[in-house]
Amino acid sequence: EALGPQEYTGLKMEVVQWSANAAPELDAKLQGKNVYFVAATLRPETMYGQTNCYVGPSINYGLFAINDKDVYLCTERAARNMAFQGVTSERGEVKKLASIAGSKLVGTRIKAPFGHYPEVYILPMDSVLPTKGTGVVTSVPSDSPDDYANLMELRKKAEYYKVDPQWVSYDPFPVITTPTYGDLTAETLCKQLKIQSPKDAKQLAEAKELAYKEGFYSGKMVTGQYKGEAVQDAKPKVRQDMIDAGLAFAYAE
Ligand code: A2H
Repeated sequence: EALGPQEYTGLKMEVVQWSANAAPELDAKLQGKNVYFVAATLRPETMYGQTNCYVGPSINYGLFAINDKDVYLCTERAARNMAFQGVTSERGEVKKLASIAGSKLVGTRIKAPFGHYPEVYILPMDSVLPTKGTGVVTSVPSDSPDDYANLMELRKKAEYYKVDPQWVSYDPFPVITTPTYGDLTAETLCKQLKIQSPKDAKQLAEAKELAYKEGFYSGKMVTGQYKGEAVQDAKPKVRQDMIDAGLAFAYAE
């Protein structure tokens, strides 16, 4: 755990089509609004490699009016924090329009800003914490061992998790190359450490540590506007580009 405040990037992933389970509850309430899942990430430079986005199936989410037009889907805790960080039109004010269980959101189709795959699906991940970030985690299986292990688990047991095979069909997409692990760092590490499932917590913690160090200190971008540049240099530039394009905002906690 970090000691100081954690500076996330809040990525705005616009809803394209609600899942069959969410549509009856949400469609009518959100007529005429632009609705976004807000994913909290520490690795904005990896967003080219998004293949899906995770919610916690047993987490309760809210839909919060941010201004006249925009609605953000995240935990209530995150919405309150945002209201004190200049995100909402009225300081300290959050207006909840609806609430919904994470499990019902699975299968929703959303935009993935900067993504090689421009639209992706909401999928379940049991390890998403309600107490961290926004409770929404966009998935980059090329560079995040957690995201990779969970995607493989969902592919293996699609029926058990009630996910349509199409929702898990996007393959990891190379974003960063590292001298030790090649251009799919998370996949290489999960295989080397023999990670079989998202429940292999000890090996996953090790994989995360190794992936982060190698990616940040020795990684080079292999896609996007900063292709060929060091990850350390590209990271703040990609983040600023997303913010300037209105696709992301700073979120701290
Ligand atoms: B990261 P920290 Cl490519 N529950 O983004 C569980 N995990 C969460 C979360 C929550 N409520 N909110 C955010 N996260 C994830 C990209 C990424 C991330 C890559 C590689 C590593 C990585 C794509 N997923 O994180 O505890 C988010 O995933 C490794 C830790 O605040 C976020 O960044 O340090 C990171 O964990 C924040 O974790």
